[in-house]
Amino acid sequence: HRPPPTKFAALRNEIRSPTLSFLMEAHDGLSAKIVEEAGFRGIWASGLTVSAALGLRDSNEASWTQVLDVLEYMADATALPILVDGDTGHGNFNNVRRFVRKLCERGLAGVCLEDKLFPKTNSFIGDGQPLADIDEFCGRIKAGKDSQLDDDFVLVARVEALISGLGMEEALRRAEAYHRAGADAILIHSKRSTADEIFAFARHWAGRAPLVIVPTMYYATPTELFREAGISTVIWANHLLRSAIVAMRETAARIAEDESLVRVEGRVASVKEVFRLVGNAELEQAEKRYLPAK
Ligand code: SPV
Ligand code: MG
Repeated sequence: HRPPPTKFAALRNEIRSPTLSFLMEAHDGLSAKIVEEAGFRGIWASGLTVSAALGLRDSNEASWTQVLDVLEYMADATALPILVDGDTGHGNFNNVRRFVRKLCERGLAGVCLEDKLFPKTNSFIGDGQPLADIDEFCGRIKAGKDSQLDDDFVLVARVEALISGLGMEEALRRAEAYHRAGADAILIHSKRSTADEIFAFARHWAGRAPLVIVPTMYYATPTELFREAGISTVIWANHLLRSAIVAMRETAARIAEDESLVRVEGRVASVKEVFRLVGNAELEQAEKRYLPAK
């Protein structure tokens, strides 16, 4: 009988296994539970959606400890491993060291760091954002790996060269440097509507380290093609928050218009369902055990 893998080992297995893995976005404890119930094996704690759920922009407006608090609720809410969108690492190598230690202490299984500058800007805004110096970013990667408190903690290095218009050669050069610096996987990002440059990168990369992708913009690409290209992990990066926005807006509009709940009641989760999701049944059992009998 083998003990269950730690969350760190579970994420490492997902990233390293030869079969295609999927990470589903969540942005708080409740959405993390919903990802788990849907049958996913890992979670992407998206910087964009954690920020947006706080009413903030994806520009490091929430302090990193405020984000850490959200991440702790998420880790507590689910048995699934969480890959944290660590943005740029919130500063230089020294900030990365403390950030990685705190993630490990709170049971976050991995972090993705992108080769940009603090404060970051979302990749889909503007064109040609300045990138970090390669050697400086490699220092962040090394510092992160040297600070992990569990051997299986996963550090994914994210290459923004294609997004920033610096071309395939620069993207490959950066990926190679980040791999040598100790990154466990490479996230190659693209904002094109087709996956051509992702597939070209994967061909050149030739499996030197696991590849992670985020097909938000090339969403129409059949998943089978990602499998054939040898991609390790697909991140569905923001779709729970985006679906929640549509649902919440529709419900708010209907109640505002009707001044009544009649048309809405059958279309929203029941109060009982809310109780179930957050585990009220367990509390009832605990009360029987710990409260004095009446
Ligand atoms: C996120 O989900 O915050 C990401 C992915 O970093 S993207 O928005 O595509 O940059
Ligand atoms: Mg992000």
